[in-house]
Amino acid sequence: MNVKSIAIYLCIIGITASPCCFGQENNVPSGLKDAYNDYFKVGVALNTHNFSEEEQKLILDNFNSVTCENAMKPGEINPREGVWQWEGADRIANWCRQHKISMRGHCLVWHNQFAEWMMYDQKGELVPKEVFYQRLRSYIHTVMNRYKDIVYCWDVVNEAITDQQRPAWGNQPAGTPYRESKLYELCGDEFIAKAFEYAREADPEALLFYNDYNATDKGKSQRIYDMVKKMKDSGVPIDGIGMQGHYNIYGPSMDDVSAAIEKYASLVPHIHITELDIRANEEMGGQLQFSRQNEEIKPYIQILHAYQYTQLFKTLRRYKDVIDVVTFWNLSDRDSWLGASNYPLLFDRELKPKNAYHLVKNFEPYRDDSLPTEDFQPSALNQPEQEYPMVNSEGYARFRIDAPQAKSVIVSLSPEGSGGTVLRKGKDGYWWGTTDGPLEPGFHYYHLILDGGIFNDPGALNYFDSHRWESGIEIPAH
Ligand code: 9MR
Repeated sequence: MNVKSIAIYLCIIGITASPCCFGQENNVPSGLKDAYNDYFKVGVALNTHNFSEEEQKLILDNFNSVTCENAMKPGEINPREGVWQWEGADRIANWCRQHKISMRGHCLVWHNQFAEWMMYDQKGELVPKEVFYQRLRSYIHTVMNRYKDIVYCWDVVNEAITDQQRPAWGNQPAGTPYRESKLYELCGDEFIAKAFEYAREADPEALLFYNDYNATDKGKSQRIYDMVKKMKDSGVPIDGIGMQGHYNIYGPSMDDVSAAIEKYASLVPHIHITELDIRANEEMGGQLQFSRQNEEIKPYIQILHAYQYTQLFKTLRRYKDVIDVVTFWNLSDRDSWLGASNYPLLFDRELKPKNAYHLVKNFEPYRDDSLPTEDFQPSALNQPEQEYPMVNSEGYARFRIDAPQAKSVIVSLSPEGSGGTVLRKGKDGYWWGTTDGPLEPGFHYYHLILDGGIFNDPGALNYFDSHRWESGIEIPAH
């Protein structure tokens, strides 16, 4: 039990005179890393210009693992044969050494930002793969040796699986599950095995990861699983899978996140969320296809964003036995690779924590596994014959909305200051959702927010608030 759980427990059994108020900053001196002490490390990807006094404070308060966003990539360190540029990686590593924060190494082999020269001769022709392997081995040994005192794990191979595999058709076999990169052209999938072998030789203590994006996608997660299984079955030393986590406010679903974690956990003992951000558009993954340009972040987008973050962390907490670290990809929106207009992180472009930050940090552990009692009944204030909204004996409210064209539906009621309850579309086409906890007994006004537009709930009676007709719901006294 951490300090916060003990305090909540004391609070529940009535041993303290002060109110339960973990949303307050003066309660326990806790940043994210402290709040997650009993769960996993909380990491951040940094670049060399992230070390202003204000940023250093944010890092030290909130994070206990650091990844170099770019500085430890082969193309940065060893761009040409014989040319070594350690400056960026050393600066970040030395800062981490000084502050005793251990690092995730990112990355040794990737088709992008790679030391391309390793694959070519002076005429620009691909070298025999044996020559490439010699160079790769020497590179991996040199880099891992330099940082073995501070780096506890490495993304050895990054993004080697294809996003779309051509299915078998007629007598045509299915396409390759691998990304058709130059590396693959030169070596087939053997470069994956070789990279892991060299990394294990170079630092037997470091945990070795395969890292990829869209790792919750059903097809891609199967391809990742199959590749790692094949490698492990032939003795390749893979310790863990990195799920990058470049998500968005509409997805992935928490069912898909859980399914992927369980699938990978059946294969490897370590899962890291390596590059977390949640963008405000509908793109997903490690490639930047579209970036919002100076669009205003409307309040409903902020609610969806905070909701996706809180649901994700709730899900990740359930898998703390296998998840060692959750790393954010950049410190604040100011320097996110997605641009600040995508609103991706927990700190905004002014480095101020968003509401999502407080919600992720100030979770109440006892809520994580508490499910509402399934004795829901139609609310006493429904329109005649309407089943939904429903309320249960504990004060939870459940909503069902028919809005086939909507991209998002939010009910403006929530127990925890998150601004609302986000509904998710079920297989039956309805939008469904239950409040995250019990609401205060008594009458509540509320409305629906469909893609930013405000509507009343057709299932509930309407009541005149100070300025407009709102839907009403009665939460019965316990
Ligand atoms: O955040 C990185 C950005 O600054 C670089 O320009 C980009 C180059 O492709 O790489 C970004 O980081 C990537 C990471 O190393 C691997 N997964 C996808 C990340 C976002 O593209």
